[in-house]
Amino acid sequence: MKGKIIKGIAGFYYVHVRGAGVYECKAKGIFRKDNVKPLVGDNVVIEVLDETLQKGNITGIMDRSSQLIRPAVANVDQALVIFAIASPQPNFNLLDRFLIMMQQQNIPCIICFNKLDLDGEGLGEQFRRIYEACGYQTLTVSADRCIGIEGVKQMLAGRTTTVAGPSGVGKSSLINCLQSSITMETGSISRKIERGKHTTRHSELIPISFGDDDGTETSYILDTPGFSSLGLFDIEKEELASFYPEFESYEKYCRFGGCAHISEPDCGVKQALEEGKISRLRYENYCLLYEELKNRRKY
Ligand SMILES: Nc1nc2c(ncn2[C@@H]2O[C@H](COP(=O)(O)OP(=O)(O)OP(=O)(O)O)[C@@H](O)[C@H]2O)c(=O)[nH]1
Ligand SMILES: [Mg+2]
Ligand SMILES: [Zn+2]
Repeated sequence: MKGKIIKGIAGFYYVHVRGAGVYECKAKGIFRKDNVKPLVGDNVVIEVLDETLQKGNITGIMDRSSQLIRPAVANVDQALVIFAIASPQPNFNLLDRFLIMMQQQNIPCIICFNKLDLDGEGLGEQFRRIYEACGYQTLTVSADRCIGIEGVKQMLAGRTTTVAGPSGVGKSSLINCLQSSITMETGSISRKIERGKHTTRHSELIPISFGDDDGTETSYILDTPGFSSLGLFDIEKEELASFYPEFESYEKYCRFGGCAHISEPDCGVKQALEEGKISRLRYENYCLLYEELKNRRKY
């Protein structure tokens, strides 16, 4: 039988077989020998050991179309990065780090700003515009009030998507909006430190059907634990600008080839910044990350 690993906890893999349910499986022998560890998202072949208890063995792993390191998951098509418009305040430096990390792994990102109901000043729209101008698809939603959910569904249909974002931004809440039968555990925000409480502790792939499809294609969404920092990625400072796609059309106006767009004179990117064509928020994060890469100790 063929299925998909939706969760892995303490040596057990939970394999979803369409039309038959979820089997609790172990992965025996062969994988240890080949040094392949099954990942959430893997399409696998299982041998059923006990049909009533739904227990089985994983006997084979199909080739992966993609493999992410963080979160550790196979075969995702895209990432839905979620940040709250407020509570907790968005950390755009962290967002940029995440976008860079995903671009390195060739995974397209959709950026979703949640908690639209807390947005009295139109900040969500402002954030959305900044990232749209960089070429990203963006959404503003409220998971609590189920606003904007249709747009999310459209982007998920027929695909496997990982959600990502800090703790407390509403990742699990948003997943709960997608289908009435899903109830992921959600947690409150600490009043004092304005941070989430890491309610989700394991990555879990959730099969969703959108009612109107004929059941031939299942969509999956991966709920993941929130992260609060992302370390340095494996890139050289000279490469950083290539992860800021909105710089590209202005780089030809830089006087120097290989301009870092930091302190060089006659820089096309800084000119565009002054003219308001490039977001200051993005540029400032670029400078911070550049500095960090420059000072990184080399081993
Ligand atoms: N006001 C408001 N609160 C929301 C919204 N969405 C989620 N919340 C609240 O935010 C808190 C955190 O939501 P979760 O869904 O647990 O957040 P999470 O991103 O899954 O957090 P972790 O699992 O810890 O990574 C809960 O108290 C939710 O009720 C929203 O659209 N508006
Ligand atoms: Mg959660
Ligand atoms: Zn420049």
